[in-house]
Amino acid sequence: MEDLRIGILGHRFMGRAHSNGWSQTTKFFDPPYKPVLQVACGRDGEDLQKFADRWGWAEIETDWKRVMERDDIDVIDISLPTFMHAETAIAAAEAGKHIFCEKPICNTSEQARAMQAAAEKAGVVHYVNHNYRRCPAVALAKRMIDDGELGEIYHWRGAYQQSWLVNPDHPLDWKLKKDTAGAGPLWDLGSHAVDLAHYLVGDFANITSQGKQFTEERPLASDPSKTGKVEVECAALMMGEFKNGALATIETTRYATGRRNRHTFEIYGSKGALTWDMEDMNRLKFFDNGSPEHLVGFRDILVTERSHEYANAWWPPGHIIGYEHAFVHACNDFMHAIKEGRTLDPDFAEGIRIIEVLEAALKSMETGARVKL
Ligand code: SOE
Repeated sequence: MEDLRIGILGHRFMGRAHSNGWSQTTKFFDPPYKPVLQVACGRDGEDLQKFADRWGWAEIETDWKRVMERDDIDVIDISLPTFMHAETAIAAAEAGKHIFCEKPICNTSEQARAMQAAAEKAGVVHYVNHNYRRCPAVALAKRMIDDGELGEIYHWRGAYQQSWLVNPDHPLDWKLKKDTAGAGPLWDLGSHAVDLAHYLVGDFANITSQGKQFTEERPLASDPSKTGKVEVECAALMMGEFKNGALATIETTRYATGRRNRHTFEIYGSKGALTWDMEDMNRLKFFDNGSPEHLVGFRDILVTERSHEYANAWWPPGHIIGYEHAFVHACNDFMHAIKEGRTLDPDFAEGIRIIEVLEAALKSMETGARVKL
């Protein structure tokens, strides 16, 4: 099996999730390449070496530009804060390397278009890691909708609720500043929610949004005795209409006390309905409007059967999987995309469309007006 040599930029939460994703592919799937964890790049050499040793990266590098210059690296895995995505992705494309980019694609649609243009010009594979598409229950929802099991879609109700900012002592980190994060949960969590809305229902025709800041000042990470201004929203509500006429509501927040990583959707159609909750990720609830009266009710499908996409690679039915498995699915699918000479969904073109929806929501948040897409 031919080697595919990976260079990863970033070694925190997503660096760990991606390292695990690459490492597990050959144990549970049959990828067309053997992924080689060649070089891990980050600023902090000591932490970086510990990360490389733990996850099996052969080398470390503290200057990402040197990774781009190497002709023994085939893929650049961008596991960096959002504001660093565009520059590194464009450099990777110009160096002829395939790009596995963590979500959201970047902070502006202008940057996203430049990323896509560079990747298309270079003819490299590009992908934005909206990992939730590759949860087996979400893949099943996609199959059921495509098979017409819901009929005409009336409503999409999405939410991505976390609670890590309910703590007033959480420091002012990069996710709370506009120039580094783009926006608050609207970008970080809303990009996931809009991706699933695009994937399962379709494109938006218009969007209206309202934001809220619950906490205006936070302790500085560098000196907790000082405080700094929170520059982004703490929560954002969106509502809109899809081009196919369905209606959407989407809630994103880091103040849903008790909700740890609750990404959910509800889809209501003429023939049935589906609901999913990431905190119970192996289950998909299905209401079949064609059921005989004595069987009416939501069916609770445990998505672990052999016939369920991805699930059949892991364990026997009923032996559930977790958050990290969707990253293995994405890494495996990415290698097949390279072999077949195509991009992987969602690619940078889809990443642009997500950012355009979020920019429309941000504009609506500022003006109060409904924004057409
Ligand atoms: C936010 O806390 C976050 O880490 C997102 O950035 C990830 O995309 C999501 O998968 C988990 O939560």
